[in-house]
Amino acid sequence: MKKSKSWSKGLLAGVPLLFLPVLAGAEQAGVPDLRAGWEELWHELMIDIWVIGIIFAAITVYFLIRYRRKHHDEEGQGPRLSRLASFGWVFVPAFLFLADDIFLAAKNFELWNKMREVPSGAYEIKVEGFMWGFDITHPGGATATNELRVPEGTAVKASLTSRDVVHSFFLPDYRVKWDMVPGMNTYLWFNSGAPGEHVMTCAEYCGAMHSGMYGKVIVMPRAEFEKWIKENAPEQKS
Ligand SMILES: [Cu+2]
Repeated sequence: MKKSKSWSKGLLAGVPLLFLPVLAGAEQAGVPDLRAGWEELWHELMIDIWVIGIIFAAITVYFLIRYRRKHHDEEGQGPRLSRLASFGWVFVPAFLFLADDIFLAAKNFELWNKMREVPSGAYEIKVEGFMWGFDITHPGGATATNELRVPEGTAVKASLTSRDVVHSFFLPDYRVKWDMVPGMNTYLWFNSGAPGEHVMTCAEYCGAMHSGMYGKVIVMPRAEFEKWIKENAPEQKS
């Protein structure tokens, strides 16, 4: 409901001059950039896996050598632990290692919430997946296929849908990916950052030409972007 409202608003802004307030609204200071957060989390997860992996591997190797069978007919005689000691040996290490996982999971949820919360005033673009490409519609009606042009340093909300099968809208450099489902409206947002180009691709096998379903995010300096929007507004084209 909310979405169709904002889209009708976007369509009403067809007159090129009206783009300026739209863009001004999209330019916000302090739009969070979540890329660093995801990278940090990934880094910590890798450290976690390596440290725990090395500790467990070292203990295993030590036990293999220390308690190996020395004679052919040797039978093992492990120490008998009290019930308390048995519980201790199971739960204390489990909690120690789980504590770290819970900490990482909490950080993940914190970041996830930011990822799903679109900053107010984000520049909203409609992206429709199809076999095999992406159709893009800007507020005001400028369209493009496989080229997602956005102004620099702006929170961009991509409203996603599909007109045939399930696709997945993936912007690897921005660390965001979300499904495009026929008959459903989904979204993701990202901070466009500095001018440049980034890969835009489909991450869900969607048929024979799935591997050819890719395009570019083109981050443009603001003035250049506004010029492009004006030149590509439906009235200007006709
Ligand atoms: Cu696809």
